[in-house]
Amino acid sequence: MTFSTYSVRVALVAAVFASGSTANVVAFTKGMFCQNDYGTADAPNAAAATAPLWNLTWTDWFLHGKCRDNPPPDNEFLNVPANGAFTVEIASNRAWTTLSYNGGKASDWPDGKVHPDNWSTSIVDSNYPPSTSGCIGSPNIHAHSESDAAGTAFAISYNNDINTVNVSDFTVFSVLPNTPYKRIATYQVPNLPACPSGGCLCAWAWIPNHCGQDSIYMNAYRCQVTGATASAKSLASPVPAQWCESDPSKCIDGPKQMTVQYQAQGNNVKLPSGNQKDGSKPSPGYNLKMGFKSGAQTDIFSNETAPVTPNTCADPPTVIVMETVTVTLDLPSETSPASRRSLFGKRNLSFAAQK
Ligand SMILES: *[C@@H]1O[C@H](CO)[C@@H](O)[C@H](O)[C@H]1NC(C)=O
Ligand SMILES: *[C@@H]1O[C@H](CO)[C@@H](O)[C@H](O)[C@H]1NC(C)=O
Ligand SMILES: *[C@@H]1O[C@H](CO)[C@@H](O)[C@H](O)[C@H]1NC(C)=O
Ligand SMILES: *[C@@H]1O[C@H](CO)[C@@H](O)[C@H](O)[C@H]1NC(C)=O
Ligand SMILES: CC(=O)N[C@H]1CO[C@H](CO)[C@@H](O)[C@@H]1O
Repeated sequence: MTFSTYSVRVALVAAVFASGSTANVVAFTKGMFCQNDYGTADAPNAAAATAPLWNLTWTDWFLHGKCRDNPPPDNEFLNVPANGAFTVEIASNRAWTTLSYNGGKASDWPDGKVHPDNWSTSIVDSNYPPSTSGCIGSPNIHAHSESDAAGTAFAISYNNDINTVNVSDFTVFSVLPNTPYKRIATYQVPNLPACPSGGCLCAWAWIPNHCGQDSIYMNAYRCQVTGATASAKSLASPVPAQWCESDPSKCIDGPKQMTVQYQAQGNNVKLPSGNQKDGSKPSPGYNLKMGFKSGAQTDIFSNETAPVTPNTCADPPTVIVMETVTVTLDLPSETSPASRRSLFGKRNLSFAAQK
Protein backbone atom coordinates (compact mmCIF):
# COMPACT_ATOMS: atom_id res chain seq x y z
CA MET A 1 0.00 0.00 0.00
CA THR A 2 2.63 2.51 1.09
CA PHE A 3 4.96 1.21 -1.57
CA SER A 4 2.46 1.65 -4.42
CA THR A 5 1.60 5.22 -3.40
CA TYR A 6 5.30 5.98 -3.42
CA SER A 7 5.72 4.53 -6.94
CA VAL A 8 2.87 6.63 -8.29
CA ARG A 9 4.46 9.76 -6.83
CA VAL A 10 7.84 9.02 -8.37
CA ALA A 11 6.23 8.56 -11.79
CA LEU A 12 4.34 11.83 -11.47
CA VAL A 13 7.39 13.86 -10.47
CA ALA A 14 9.36 12.35 -13.35
CA ALA A 15 6.63 13.34 -15.82
CA VAL A 16 6.54 16.92 -14.51
CA PHE A 17 10.30 17.19 -14.67
CA ALA A 18 10.41 15.87 -18.23
CA SER A 19 7.96 18.44 -19.57
CA GLY A 20 9.28 21.26 -17.38
CA SER A 21 12.89 20.87 -18.40
CA THR A 22 12.40 21.69 -22.07
CA ALA A 23 9.61 24.24 -21.78
CA ASN A 24 9.81 28.00 -21.94
CA VAL A 25 7.22 30.04 -20.06
CA VAL A 26 3.71 31.46 -20.43
CA ALA A 27 1.23 33.30 -18.18
CA PHE A 28 -1.03 30.84 -16.35
CA THR A 29 -4.33 32.14 -14.99
CA LYS A 30 -8.04 31.47 -14.90
CA GLY A 31 -9.63 32.01 -18.30
CA MET A 32 -6.59 30.65 -20.10
CA PHE A 33 -6.86 28.79 -23.39
CA CYS A 34 -4.83 25.53 -23.34
CA GLN A 35 -5.01 25.31 -19.53
CA ASN A 36 -5.54 21.57 -20.07
CA ASP A 37 -3.24 21.40 -23.09
CA TYR A 38 -5.25 20.11 -26.06
CA GLY A 39 -8.00 18.41 -24.06
CA THR A 40 -10.81 19.13 -21.62
CA ALA A 41 -9.85 16.76 -18.80
CA ASP A 42 -8.00 18.44 -15.95
CA ALA A 43 -4.30 18.43 -16.90
CA PRO A 44 -2.29 19.66 -13.92
CA ASN A 45 0.97 19.33 -15.87
CA ALA A 46 -0.23 21.32 -18.89
CA ALA A 47 2.59 23.04 -20.77
CA ALA A 48 1.55 23.12 -24.44
CA ALA A 49 1.19 26.92 -24.40
CA THR A 50 4.82 27.36 -23.30
CA ALA A 51 6.18 26.10 -26.63
CA PRO A 52 8.00 28.80 -28.62
CA LEU A 53 6.50 30.00 -31.92
CA TRP A 54 8.99 30.11 -34.77
CA ASN A 55 8.77 29.91 -38.59
CA LEU A 56 5.06 29.07 -38.48
CA THR A 57 2.04 29.92 -40.63
CA TRP A 58 -0.65 32.27 -39.26
CA THR A 59 -2.85 29.28 -38.41
CA ASP A 60 -0.13 27.82 -36.23
CA TRP A 61 1.24 30.92 -34.46
CA PHE A 62 -1.82 33.13 -33.90
CA LEU A 63 -2.76 32.80 -30.22
CA HIS A 64 -0.64 29.67 -30.16
CA GLY A 65 -2.35 27.86 -33.02
CA LYS A 66 -4.23 24.83 -31.73
CA CYS A 67 -4.69 26.54 -28.35
CA ARG A 68 -7.43 28.62 -30.05
CA ASP A 69 -9.46 25.38 -30.23
CA ASN A 70 -9.00 24.73 -26.51
CA PRO A 71 -10.95 27.42 -24.64
CA PRO A 72 -11.32 27.71 -20.87
CA PRO A 73 -14.48 26.32 -19.23
CA ASP A 74 -17.64 28.38 -19.92
CA ASN A 75 -17.93 31.51 -17.80
CA GLU A 76 -14.34 31.36 -16.60
CA PHE A 77 -12.61 34.72 -17.06
CA LEU A 78 -9.43 36.52 -16.22
CA ASN A 79 -10.64 39.64 -14.41
CA VAL A 80 -9.02 42.84 -15.63
CA PRO A 81 -9.90 45.72 -13.26
CA ALA A 82 -10.17 49.09 -14.99
CA ASN A 83 -7.59 51.49 -13.48
CA GLY A 84 -6.32 48.65 -11.28
CA ALA A 85 -3.97 45.70 -11.62
CA PHE A 86 -4.18 41.95 -11.99
CA THR A 87 -1.74 39.16 -11.23
CA VAL A 88 -0.88 36.06 -13.24
CA GLU A 89 1.63 33.28 -12.73
CA ILE A 90 4.42 32.97 -15.26
CA ALA A 91 5.62 29.37 -15.38
CA SER A 92 7.06 26.66 -17.56
CA ASN A 93 4.34 24.23 -16.53
CA ARG A 94 0.93 24.53 -14.84
CA ALA A 95 2.35 22.24 -12.16
CA TRP A 96 4.47 25.12 -10.83
CA THR A 97 1.45 27.40 -10.31
CA THR A 98 -1.45 27.60 -7.87
CA LEU A 99 -3.74 26.28 -10.64
CA SER A 100 -2.35 22.78 -9.93
CA TYR A 101 -1.76 20.67 -6.80
CA ASN A 102 -3.24 23.46 -4.63
CA GLY A 103 -0.04 25.37 -5.26
CA GLY A 104 2.01 22.66 -3.49
CA LYS A 105 4.69 22.63 -6.20
CA ALA A 106 4.88 26.39 -6.74
CA SER A 107 7.99 28.35 -5.74
CA ASP A 108 8.96 32.00 -6.26
CA TRP A 109 10.24 30.97 -9.70
CA PRO A 110 8.60 29.85 -12.96
CA ASP A 111 10.21 26.39 -12.74
CA GLY A 112 9.02 25.45 -9.23
CA LYS A 113 12.64 25.38 -8.02
CA VAL A 114 14.49 27.44 -5.46
CA HIS A 115 17.07 29.85 -6.83
CA PRO A 116 19.16 32.59 -5.25
CA ASP A 117 17.79 36.13 -5.01
CA ASN A 118 18.78 38.10 -8.10
CA TRP A 119 19.43 34.79 -9.91
CA SER A 120 21.62 35.48 -12.92
CA THR A 121 24.29 33.76 -14.98
CA SER A 122 26.95 35.43 -12.85
CA ILE A 123 25.78 33.28 -9.91
CA VAL A 124 27.17 29.75 -10.20
CA ASP A 125 24.73 27.00 -9.20
CA SER A 126 25.86 23.56 -10.36
CA ASN A 127 22.29 22.24 -10.02
CA TYR A 128 21.10 24.75 -12.63
CA PRO A 129 23.87 25.35 -15.13
CA PRO A 130 23.46 27.95 -17.88
CA SER A 131 21.74 26.96 -21.14
CA THR A 132 23.79 26.11 -24.24
CA SER A 133 23.42 29.81 -25.18
CA GLY A 134 25.03 30.85 -21.89
CA CYS A 135 21.74 32.15 -20.47
CA ILE A 136 19.74 31.17 -17.39
CA GLY A 137 18.84 27.52 -18.10
CA SER A 138 16.09 26.95 -15.58
CA PRO A 139 13.67 28.68 -15.71
CA ASN A 140 14.17 29.04 -19.46
CA ILE A 141 13.54 32.79 -19.64
CA HIS A 142 15.96 33.59 -22.50
CA ALA A 143 17.91 36.08 -20.37
CA HIS A 144 21.14 36.39 -18.38
CA SER A 145 19.46 38.21 -15.51
CA GLU A 146 16.34 40.11 -14.48
CA SER A 147 17.58 43.34 -16.08
CA ASP A 148 18.16 41.42 -19.32
CA ALA A 149 14.59 40.00 -19.39
CA ALA A 150 12.93 41.52 -22.46
CA GLY A 151 9.49 42.42 -21.07
CA THR A 152 6.04 40.89 -21.49
CA ALA A 153 2.65 42.39 -22.33
CA PHE A 154 -1.10 41.89 -22.22
CA ALA A 155 -3.35 42.90 -25.11
CA ILE A 156 -7.16 43.04 -25.32
CA SER A 157 -9.70 42.53 -28.11
CA TYR A 158 -13.34 43.63 -27.85
CA ASN A 159 -14.14 41.15 -30.61
CA ASN A 160 -14.59 38.08 -28.45
CA ASP A 161 -15.15 35.59 -31.27
CA ILE A 162 -12.11 33.32 -31.32
CA ASN A 163 -13.00 32.26 -34.88
CA THR A 164 -12.91 35.74 -36.42
CA VAL A 165 -10.51 37.67 -34.20
CA ASN A 166 -7.14 38.65 -35.69
CA VAL A 167 -3.95 40.51 -34.82
CA SER A 168 -5.42 43.91 -35.70
CA ASP A 169 -8.20 43.45 -33.08
CA PHE A 170 -5.72 43.28 -30.19
CA THR A 171 -4.33 46.39 -28.50
CA VAL A 172 -1.45 46.12 -26.05
CA PHE A 173 -2.78 47.64 -22.80
CA SER A 174 -0.11 46.71 -20.26
CA VAL A 175 3.65 46.19 -20.37
CA LEU A 176 5.74 44.68 -17.57
CA PRO A 177 9.46 45.37 -18.08
CA ASN A 178 12.15 42.89 -16.98
CA THR A 179 9.85 39.91 -17.21
CA PRO A 180 9.57 36.97 -17.45
CA TYR A 181 11.66 36.48 -14.33
CA LYS A 182 9.77 35.39 -11.21
CA ARG A 183 6.47 33.46 -11.07
CA ILE A 184 4.24 36.26 -9.82
CA ALA A 185 3.69 39.01 -12.37
CA THR A 186 1.35 41.97 -11.84
CA TYR A 187 0.11 44.08 -14.76
CA GLN A 188 -1.33 47.62 -14.45
CA VAL A 189 -4.57 48.42 -16.29
CA PRO A 190 -5.64 51.71 -17.90
CA ASN A 191 -9.24 53.02 -17.96
CA LEU A 192 -10.57 50.22 -20.16
CA PRO A 193 -14.26 50.26 -21.13
CA ALA A 194 -16.55 47.33 -20.34
CA CYS A 195 -16.52 44.25 -22.57
CA PRO A 196 -19.52 43.12 -24.63
CA SER A 197 -21.64 40.28 -23.29
CA GLY A 198 -19.48 37.18 -23.37
CA GLY A 199 -16.46 39.20 -22.28
CA CYS A 200 -13.33 40.10 -24.21
CA LEU A 201 -10.34 38.16 -25.43
CA CYS A 202 -6.96 38.94 -23.90
CA ALA A 203 -3.53 37.79 -24.99
CA TRP A 204 -0.20 37.47 -23.23
CA ALA A 205 2.86 38.08 -25.37
CA TRP A 206 6.64 37.85 -24.99
CA ILE A 207 9.53 38.28 -27.40
CA PRO A 208 12.86 37.43 -25.76
CA ASN A 209 16.05 39.37 -26.39
CA HIS A 210 17.76 36.39 -28.09
CA CYS A 211 19.49 34.07 -25.55
CA GLY A 212 18.51 31.00 -27.55
CA GLN A 213 16.46 30.41 -30.70
CA ASP A 214 14.62 33.62 -31.67
CA SER A 215 10.91 33.06 -31.21
CA ILE A 216 7.72 34.66 -29.94
CA TYR A 217 5.15 33.62 -27.33
CA MET A 218 1.45 34.41 -27.54
CA ASN A 219 -1.50 32.85 -25.73
CA ALA A 220 -5.19 33.70 -25.35
CA TYR A 221 -7.46 34.16 -22.32
CA ARG A 222 -11.16 34.87 -21.93
CA CYS A 223 -11.18 38.07 -19.90
CA GLN A 224 -13.58 40.71 -18.66
CA VAL A 225 -13.02 44.28 -17.60
CA THR A 226 -14.33 44.80 -14.09
CA GLY A 227 -15.23 48.15 -12.56
CA ALA A 228 -15.42 49.89 -15.94
CA THR A 229 -16.92 53.37 -15.84
CA ALA A 230 -19.73 54.52 -18.13
CA SER A 231 -17.57 57.39 -19.37
CA ALA A 232 -14.67 55.14 -20.45
CA LYS A 233 -13.55 55.74 -24.03
CA SER A 234 -13.38 53.12 -26.76
CA LEU A 235 -9.99 51.99 -27.90
CA ALA A 236 -8.70 53.51 -31.12
CA SER A 237 -7.43 51.17 -33.88
CA PRO A 238 -4.01 49.76 -33.05
CA VAL A 239 -1.14 49.77 -35.53
CA PRO A 240 2.06 47.69 -35.52
CA ALA A 241 4.82 49.01 -33.28
CA GLN A 242 8.03 50.35 -34.80
CA TRP A 243 11.72 50.05 -33.94
CA CYS A 244 12.93 53.29 -32.31
CA GLU A 245 15.83 52.38 -30.02
CA SER A 246 18.14 55.16 -31.15
CA ASP A 247 15.50 57.61 -32.40
CA PRO A 248 12.58 58.11 -29.99
CA SER A 249 10.85 60.31 -32.57
CA LYS A 250 10.23 57.11 -34.55
CA CYS A 251 8.35 55.46 -31.67
CA ILE A 252 4.66 54.98 -32.40
CA ASP A 253 2.53 56.88 -29.87
CA GLY A 254 -0.96 55.59 -29.34
CA PRO A 255 -2.46 52.10 -29.55
CA LYS A 256 -0.15 49.37 -30.78
CA GLN A 257 -0.69 45.79 -31.93
CA MET A 258 1.22 42.82 -30.62
CA THR A 259 4.44 42.29 -32.54
CA VAL A 260 4.76 39.31 -34.85
CA GLN A 261 8.28 38.33 -35.86
CA TYR A 262 10.34 35.30 -36.92
CA GLN A 263 7.32 33.60 -38.55
CA ALA A 264 6.87 32.18 -42.03
CA GLN A 265 3.98 34.65 -42.53
CA GLY A 266 2.31 37.59 -40.79
CA ASN A 267 5.41 39.38 -39.46
CA ASN A 268 4.34 42.98 -38.83
CA VAL A 269 7.58 44.76 -37.94
CA LYS A 270 10.52 45.74 -40.14
CA LEU A 271 13.79 45.73 -38.23
CA PRO A 272 16.80 47.83 -39.24
CA SER A 273 19.99 46.19 -40.45
CA GLY A 274 22.97 46.36 -38.13
CA ASN A 275 22.99 45.82 -34.40
CA GLN A 276 21.04 47.14 -31.44
CA LYS A 277 22.88 48.97 -28.66
CA ASP A 278 23.77 45.75 -26.80
CA GLY A 279 25.70 44.57 -29.88
CA SER A 280 23.29 41.86 -31.00
CA LYS A 281 20.72 41.92 -33.82
CA PRO A 282 17.66 44.14 -33.20
CA SER A 283 15.15 42.26 -31.03
CA PRO A 284 11.60 43.68 -31.10
CA GLY A 285 10.50 43.07 -27.50
CA TYR A 286 7.83 44.76 -25.38
CA ASN A 287 10.13 47.54 -24.21
CA LEU A 288 11.33 51.03 -25.12
CA LYS A 289 13.22 49.78 -28.19
CA MET A 290 9.76 49.34 -29.77
CA GLY A 291 8.17 52.36 -28.08
CA PHE A 292 6.40 50.34 -25.37
CA LYS A 293 6.50 52.29 -22.12
CA SER A 294 6.27 50.53 -18.79
CA GLY A 295 2.89 49.89 -17.15
CA ALA A 296 -0.68 50.72 -18.15
CA GLN A 297 -0.83 52.01 -21.73
CA THR A 298 -2.91 55.16 -21.31
CA ASP A 299 -2.54 56.39 -24.89
CA ILE A 300 -4.74 53.73 -26.54
CA PHE A 301 -8.12 55.46 -26.44
CA SER A 302 -10.26 57.21 -29.01
CA ASN A 303 -12.30 60.30 -28.13
CA GLU A 304 -15.54 58.33 -28.33
CA THR A 305 -17.36 57.07 -25.27
CA ALA A 306 -17.49 53.30 -25.59
CA PRO A 307 -20.75 52.02 -27.11
CA VAL A 308 -23.32 50.58 -24.75
CA THR A 309 -23.82 47.46 -26.79
CA PRO A 310 -20.73 47.02 -28.96
CA ASN A 311 -21.12 45.43 -32.37
CA THR A 312 -19.92 42.11 -31.09
CA CYS A 313 -22.71 41.89 -28.50
CA ALA A 314 -24.50 38.63 -29.22
CA ASP A 315 -27.96 39.50 -27.86
CA PRO A 316 -29.19 43.11 -28.03
CA PRO A 317 -31.48 43.20 -24.96
CA THR A 318 -34.81 44.57 -26.22
CA VAL A 319 -36.36 44.86 -22.76
CA ILE A 320 -33.64 47.28 -21.66
CA VAL A 321 -34.35 49.58 -24.60
CA MET A 322 -38.02 49.78 -23.57
CA GLU A 323 -37.10 50.68 -19.98
CA THR A 324 -34.73 53.35 -21.20
CA VAL A 325 -37.37 54.95 -23.37
CA THR A 326 -39.49 55.41 -20.24
CA VAL A 327 -36.56 57.09 -18.50
CA THR A 328 -35.98 59.60 -21.31
CA LEU A 329 -39.61 60.70 -21.11
CA ASP A 330 -38.82 62.21 -17.68
CA LEU A 331 -36.44 64.73 -19.26
CA PRO A 332 -37.43 68.40 -19.44
CA SER A 333 -39.04 69.18 -22.80
CA GLU A 334 -36.26 71.63 -23.71
CA THR A 335 -33.59 68.84 -23.59
CA SER A 336 -31.95 68.75 -27.00
CA PRO A 337 -31.88 65.56 -29.06
CA ALA A 338 -28.09 65.39 -28.57
CA SER A 339 -28.20 65.47 -24.78
CA ARG A 340 -31.17 63.08 -24.81
CA ARG A 341 -28.98 60.71 -26.76
CA SER A 342 -26.07 61.10 -24.37
CA LEU A 343 -28.25 60.59 -21.29
CA PHE A 344 -29.90 57.71 -23.05
CA GLY A 345 -26.47 56.14 -23.55
CA LYS A 346 -25.41 56.57 -19.94
CA ARG A 347 -28.66 55.17 -18.60
CA ASN A 348 -28.47 52.29 -21.01
CA LEU A 349 -25.05 51.30 -19.77
CA SER A 350 -26.22 51.11 -16.16
CA PHE A 351 -29.16 48.97 -17.11
CA ALA A 352 -27.02 46.69 -19.21
CA ALA A 353 -24.57 46.27 -16.34
CA GLN A 354 -27.34 45.31 -13.92
CA LYS A 355 -28.85 42.63 -16.17
C1 LIG B 1 10.52 27.40 -42.34
O1 LIG B 1 9.44 26.58 -42.69
C2 LIG B 1 9.37 26.25 -44.06
C3 LIG B 1 8.13 25.43 -44.28
O2 LIG B 1 7.01 26.16 -43.91
C4 LIG B 1 10.60 25.48 -44.49
O3 LIG B 1 10.55 25.25 -45.86
C5 LIG B 1 11.84 26.29 -44.14
O4 LIG B 1 12.97 25.52 -44.40
C6 LIG B 1 11.82 26.69 -42.68
N1 LIG B 1 12.95 27.57 -42.41
C7 LIG B 1 13.96 27.23 -41.64
C8 LIG B 1 15.03 28.25 -41.50
O5 LIG B 1 13.99 26.17 -41.07
C1 LIG C 1 18.66 41.75 -5.08
O1 LIG C 1 17.28 41.92 -5.27
C2 LIG C 1 16.65 42.67 -4.27
C3 LIG C 1 15.18 42.68 -4.56
O2 LIG C 1 14.75 41.42 -4.89
C4 LIG C 1 17.24 44.06 -4.21
O3 LIG C 1 16.66 44.79 -3.15
C5 LIG C 1 18.72 43.99 -4.02
O4 LIG C 1 19.27 45.28 -4.14
C6 LIG C 1 19.36 43.09 -5.06
N1 LIG C 1 20.76 42.91 -4.76
C7 LIG C 1 21.70 43.13 -5.66
C8 LIG C 1 23.11 42.88 -5.20
O5 LIG C 1 21.46 43.46 -6.82
C1 LIG D 1 -5.55 37.51 -40.21
O1 LIG D 1 -4.76 38.53 -40.74
C2 LIG D 1 -3.73 38.08 -41.60
C3 LIG D 1 -2.92 39.30 -42.02
O2 LIG D 1 -2.31 39.82 -40.90
C4 LIG D 1 -4.32 37.36 -42.80
O3 LIG D 1 -3.29 36.83 -43.59
C5 LIG D 1 -5.19 36.22 -42.31
O4 LIG D 1 -5.85 35.63 -43.38
C6 LIG D 1 -6.22 36.74 -41.32
N1 LIG D 1 -6.95 35.58 -40.81
C7 LIG D 1 -8.25 35.61 -40.56
C8 LIG D 1 -8.86 34.33 -40.07
O5 LIG D 1 -8.91 36.60 -40.72
C1 LIG E 1 -8.81 63.39 -29.26
O1 LIG E 1 -9.05 64.78 -29.21
C2 LIG E 1 -7.87 65.56 -29.00
C3 LIG E 1 -8.28 67.00 -28.79
O2 LIG E 1 -9.25 67.36 -29.72
C4 LIG E 1 -6.94 65.38 -30.19
O3 LIG E 1 -5.76 66.11 -30.02
C5 LIG E 1 -6.60 63.91 -30.31
O4 LIG E 1 -5.81 63.68 -31.46
C6 LIG E 1 -7.86 63.06 -30.40
N1 LIG E 1 -7.48 61.66 -30.31
C7 LIG E 1 -7.94 60.74 -31.15
C8 LIG E 1 -7.45 59.36 -30.94
O5 LIG E 1 -8.74 61.00 -32.04
C1 LIG F 1 -26.32 57.89 -15.51
C2 LIG F 1 -27.67 57.45 -15.08
O1 LIG F 1 -28.65 58.11 -15.25
N1 LIG F 1 -27.71 56.24 -14.50
C3 LIG F 1 -28.97 55.67 -14.02
C4 LIG F 1 -29.40 54.58 -14.98
O2 LIG F 1 -30.47 53.86 -14.45
C5 LIG F 1 -30.23 53.25 -13.22
C6 LIG F 1 -31.41 52.37 -12.86
O3 LIG F 1 -32.59 53.12 -12.75
C7 LIG F 1 -29.95 54.32 -12.19
O4 LIG F 1 -29.67 53.74 -10.94
C8 LIG F 1 -28.76 55.13 -12.64
O5 LIG F 1 -28.54 56.20 -11.76
